[in-house]
Amino acid sequence: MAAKYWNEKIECMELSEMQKLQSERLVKQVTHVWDNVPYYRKKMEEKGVTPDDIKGIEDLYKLPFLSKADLRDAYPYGLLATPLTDCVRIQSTSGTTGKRVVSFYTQNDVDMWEDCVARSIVAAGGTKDDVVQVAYGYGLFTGGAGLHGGSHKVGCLTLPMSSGNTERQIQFMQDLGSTILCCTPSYAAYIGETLHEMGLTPDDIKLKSGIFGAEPWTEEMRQQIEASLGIKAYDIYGLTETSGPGVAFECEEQSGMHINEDNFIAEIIDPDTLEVLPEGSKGELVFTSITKEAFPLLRYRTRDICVLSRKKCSCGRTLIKMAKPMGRSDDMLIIKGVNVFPSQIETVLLKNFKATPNYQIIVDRVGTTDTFEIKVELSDDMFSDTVKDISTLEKKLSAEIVQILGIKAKITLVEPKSIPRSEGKAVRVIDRRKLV
Ligand code: DLL
Repeated sequence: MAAKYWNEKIECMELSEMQKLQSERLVKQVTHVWDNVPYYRKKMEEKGVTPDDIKGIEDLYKLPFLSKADLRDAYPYGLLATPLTDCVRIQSTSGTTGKRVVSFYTQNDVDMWEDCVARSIVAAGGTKDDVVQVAYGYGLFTGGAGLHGGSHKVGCLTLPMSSGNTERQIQFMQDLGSTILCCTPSYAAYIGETLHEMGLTPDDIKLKSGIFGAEPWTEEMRQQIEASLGIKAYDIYGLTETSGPGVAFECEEQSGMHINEDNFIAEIIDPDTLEVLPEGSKGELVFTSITKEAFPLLRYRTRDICVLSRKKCSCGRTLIKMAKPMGRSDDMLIIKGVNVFPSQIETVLLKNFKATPNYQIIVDRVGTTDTFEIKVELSDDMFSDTVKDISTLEKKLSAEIVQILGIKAKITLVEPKSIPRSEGKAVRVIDRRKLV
């Protein structure tokens, strides 16, 4: 039988032992940044903290937070903690607004990153006998490089497809017998849709699992992808700032992602008061990278909203789990004064109406009033020739949205295939208010 873990010692480590390891690494890391990054030293000095105050993870709360604004201020080299000549790689976010986040890696950082991704591949049933089709974008984005490196580490046959050219993806899948697909969940849904349009079924391909992340996706979307491709779909989480995919990964229980705690300490804070919240509370996820050499971040505010849990996992891993992020505090829409997360809308559409994950949320402002429209693409299950049926469906959807969100949305049902498909991260929200 294939090994269940990539690194059993770490993945199943006793909590007390893990905390000891984290404490040792944290102390070392704080000294590393204090000695090598003037930007950090200044921030620590402003808070009245020195490395002597940090004796272990119990002192983590004393350290200042770091935010995306700091990354922008220090762009590009201000947070670099090793000489540039010791770095072997740069990756970056796709950032459409403002400056990109640029992250640096030494060879040890790349090894650590790939090791984290290898854990995810093994947790998704991967072994050296697998053929891994990497359909995340390659280039500066960490998706392609991260899954590619992890796949090599496990010894899988790696297909560096990058995203796009969907029919060719399926052709290769058939010809080369890909067993694991790695891409964004929205692209996986699109590949599933295209497979069926090509007159094929999951029986025509050999895929057994998929490793999907880089954007929020609901349980309902997971079920749709699993059915359309005939696979088990696993979540993977990460961000450029902390290396890329593999900060956390899902196991066979498929109920949240294990955080690679030997490299990243997670905290949940209240984004308004910045108070650290107890396990089980919903709040903003904060990471401290305790092993990164070139670009170590202490208490980095991710803006992702989620919940942590130490509940025993049936897979045997003891690593703390994070729930699927339900959105970002900075992506949360406030429409007519009500907080709206796109994932709430996705759940209604997919679960109760058997819609496809092809929808768009359009927010605008007329005078001082917000307008809120949801464009939903009709699926085969919803399709009807009669105008009456369509208008009944629109009314039902509208009622359900009011019930869940407390505000009314204009529902517009649109023809199949009329909403653009995504090969990377899907753009589901069009907020025109930001433009005025
Ligand atoms: O998206 C890294 C990645 C690549 C993760 C491939 C997983 C797979 P960034 O482009 O810097 O890095 O975006 C990071 O994406 O703060 C979250 O808001 C979101 N995100 C990443 N993974 C997930 C996930 C990559 N599994 C930002 N679920 C993060 C929900 C996710 N959101």
